[in-house]
Amino acid sequence: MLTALTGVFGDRADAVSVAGRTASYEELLGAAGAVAADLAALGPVRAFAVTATPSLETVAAVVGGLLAGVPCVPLPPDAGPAERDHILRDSGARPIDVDFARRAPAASAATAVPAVPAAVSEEPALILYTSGTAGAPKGVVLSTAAITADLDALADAWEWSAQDTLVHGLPLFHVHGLVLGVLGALRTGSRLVHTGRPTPEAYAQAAAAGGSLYFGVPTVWSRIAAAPQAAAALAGARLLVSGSAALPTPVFRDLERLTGHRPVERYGMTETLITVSGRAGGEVRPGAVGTPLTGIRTRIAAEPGAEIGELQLVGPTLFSGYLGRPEATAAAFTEDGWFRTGDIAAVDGDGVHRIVGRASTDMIKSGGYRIGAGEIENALLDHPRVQEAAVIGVPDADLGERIVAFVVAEGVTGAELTDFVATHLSVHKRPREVRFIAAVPRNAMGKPQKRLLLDGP
Ligand code: MCA
Ligand code: AMP
Repeated sequence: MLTALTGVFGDRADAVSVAGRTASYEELLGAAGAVAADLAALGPVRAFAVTATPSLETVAAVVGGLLAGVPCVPLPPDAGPAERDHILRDSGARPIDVDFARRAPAASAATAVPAVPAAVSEEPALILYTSGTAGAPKGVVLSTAAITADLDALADAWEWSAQDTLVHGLPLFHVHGLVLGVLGALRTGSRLVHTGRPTPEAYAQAAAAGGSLYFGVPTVWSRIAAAPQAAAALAGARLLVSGSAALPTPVFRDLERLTGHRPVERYGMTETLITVSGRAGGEVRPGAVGTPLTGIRTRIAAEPGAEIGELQLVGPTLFSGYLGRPEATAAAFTEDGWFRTGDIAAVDGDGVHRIVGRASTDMIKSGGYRIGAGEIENALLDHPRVQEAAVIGVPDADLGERIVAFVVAEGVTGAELTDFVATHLSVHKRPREVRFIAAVPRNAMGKPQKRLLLDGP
């Protein structure tokens, strides 16, 4: 999978740059070799975990895991104890520390590290934790084969090559920043500039360093569109790509006006990787996510006579299952073996897909992060003052959706509850607003009627 590390594209001192620190492929391979040697010394382990800060250490850990054939569980660096404990317990992963200055225990990295795995393997490479509509996050098991298939299909769709310099500042514990943003660079041989944080200024600065291919979630793009000088710096780029949530049409138009580029949108999920995308050099339509990638087949499960319905798909990029949850894995597929995305889509006459909504209001996308309402509700209910909690996502100009918590509680402030969630789970899962109510509206079965919450006083 790590073609760039075999030397076929040559090497350079700044092949990989993360948050201002740079490394050559040889240095990365040396540090990753040390991680691989440590993992081998642990004996048989199910998986290992690394706190996935935006750093060369995280890159070395993930590459080291691939070299050693041990799946990596990247932990969100801001995960509070509840979330961290859940992930470690559920995955059985051994937490490790990485010292980027350490090298494999032999003089030359080339002889010290195991052969760079070229073969496509069904073995698990990554286990990424992601929220469902209810309960705690599940581990999504991704194989080398699935990741490789996806990266090759994307390289084809975006004409992504060793000539590119990839720029982004996305978190390294999700598909977007880690699989596309790190492994994609190491497969295609494009230089990587990870900006540490995805600010407009950092993206503009990377343009001066030769940035050609830019990744962002819609919140990142809308912040760039609101910073005309930074946006103008991207005029020399080859391709701007948006994903992880819907790119609002006004942001598309502003980017086109300020950068001269029509951003390509692509659609995916942790469980499926990226499956549908616009093409470099192809027609790009605002509000549309393009056509299925090589090897992917899609269908719309619509009611008779309707044109929109759940998007379902099959293909080589799909996950191997939810770790230790065969029932949940089975439930994610139809009887005839198609993956149910839970997203509502329509397909134009020429095969271009549009994502028009989600089947469940309990799945929130805020800043490109997928957040299950149930997980936040459970965290709130763990607070001794909270009797009832119902969480929804409401439209937000910056984040796409913002998390709003409706709670029945006394003797506690909204800010205290926000901090409670931010410290127990992750900062990005905190409600941006807490509204106190007398009771959560429920139907005769006792099921919360969340759609009624916004109609209240
Ligand atoms: C604020 N902060 C707090 C609190 N309030 N900390 C603790 N307790 C509080 N109550 C602080 C934080 O510590 C942080 O501080 C600062 O607020 C900013 O946090 P936040 O407001 O959450 O950040 P933001 O600026 O709103 O973030 C916007 C973002 C981010 C950068 C766009 O949402 C982001 O990185 N999104 C990317 C998500 C992503 O990659 N999704 C891909 C999923 P400090 O400044 O000190 O840190 S993969 C996927 O979806 C599929 C496969 C696909 O299609 O890609
Ligand atoms: P995650 O598993 O965090 O990757 O979240 C996957 C979800 O993100 C999908 O089910 C969609 O709801 C949403 N998503 C990703 N890309 C797009 C896009 N381009 N347009 C609309 N929604 C998207």
